[in-house]
Amino acid sequence: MSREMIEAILREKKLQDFSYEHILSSMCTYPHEIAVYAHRLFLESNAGDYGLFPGTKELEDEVIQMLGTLMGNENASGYLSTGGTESNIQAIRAIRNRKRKEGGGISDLMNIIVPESAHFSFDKIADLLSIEVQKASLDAELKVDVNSVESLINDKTIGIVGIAGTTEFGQIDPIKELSSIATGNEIFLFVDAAFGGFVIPFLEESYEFDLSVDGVSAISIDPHKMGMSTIPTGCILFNDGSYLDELVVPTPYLTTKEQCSLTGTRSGASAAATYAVLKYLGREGMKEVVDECMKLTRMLVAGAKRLGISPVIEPVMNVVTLSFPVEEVRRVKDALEERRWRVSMTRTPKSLRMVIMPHTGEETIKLFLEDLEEVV
Ligand code: 0PR
Repeated sequence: MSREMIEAILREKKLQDFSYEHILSSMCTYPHEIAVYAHRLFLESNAGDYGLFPGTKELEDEVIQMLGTLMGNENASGYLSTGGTESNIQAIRAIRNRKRKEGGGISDLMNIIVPESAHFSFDKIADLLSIEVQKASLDAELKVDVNSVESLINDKTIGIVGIAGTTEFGQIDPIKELSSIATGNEIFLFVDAAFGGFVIPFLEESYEFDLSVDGVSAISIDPHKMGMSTIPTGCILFNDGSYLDELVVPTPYLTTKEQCSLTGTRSGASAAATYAVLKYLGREGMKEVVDECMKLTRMLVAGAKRLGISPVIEPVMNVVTLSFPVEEVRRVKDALEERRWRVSMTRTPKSLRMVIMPHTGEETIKLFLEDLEEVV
């Protein structure tokens, strides 16, 4: 095919994709312009063989240090993954491998306890890692019920998971209380802050949720969500760097002796793009982004309340869930989709879900509320 034909096909396919302007269902957004610049510059860089790309490696090391600092431990160890799913897999794989090595009498099926609100990647983990994933129930505010977590612990439990920014409701689990349980039972505590990691540090209210909390062993934070970096970029961080050793395999013929990432070839552009956004925006710039998202979140909730629609919970972060009778929520979603909006639905309780990402502006919220009014 000629170049012109290929370009024409690509442009046509691109037009079929939605642009983020009408997307209120996604935890991704347009990457920051400086991330795009950095990504392009490092397009061919493979962080999986970083002896060939020592500059990329330095960028990644500095990103890990910056994200470690943001997550409460500037000396945290980790690497840039492909996203929240890989980070979750690797955190649980590290503790499973440690326990296997230690033996400790755990020969049967090991288990972890996750909140019912955990991302579906934990179902993949059960399958991939051959461990049992037990689900703890939630309280009335949709945080994990710590009593339920405690009641599920048995002698095969190797770790518990708390979510700092749940996918569906944007709720923050009581990490401090989970950390007491973890410490008391000498088990691993992993915090999934894939979404919340770039939000919670910049909220008005302060939460203890990160690596600075005693008993938290590891945390995940995704630059390709609220970090405005390019896809695919996640990050897994451990308080104790020796957990990375549990993930290592030898790589005899590469420029490096070993590798701890799940994927082999790995985008160096992710490191460059994340480095660029973090350095360019700094904490102040990141806070401005979160402030704006939270302002629009409040605006959407206030507008919905004026229409007589209540949120399932008062938003803790930039996720809005609106209550409708079960038989009504699907109709509302479909009617909004006819008006070109992309929104999503939560499972329990059923509600209409909107994520207010950096691509959303005041005008979008106004137009959305007008359509919502017509629909209801
Ligand atoms: N942990 C949490 C708390 C998450 O919310 C997500 C994804 C993950 C882990 C997994 O992350 P990766 O998808 O990076 O592996 N949350 C969103 C979701 O599943 C991801 C998403 C983003 C989905 C944009 C759709 C979309 O358009 O809803």
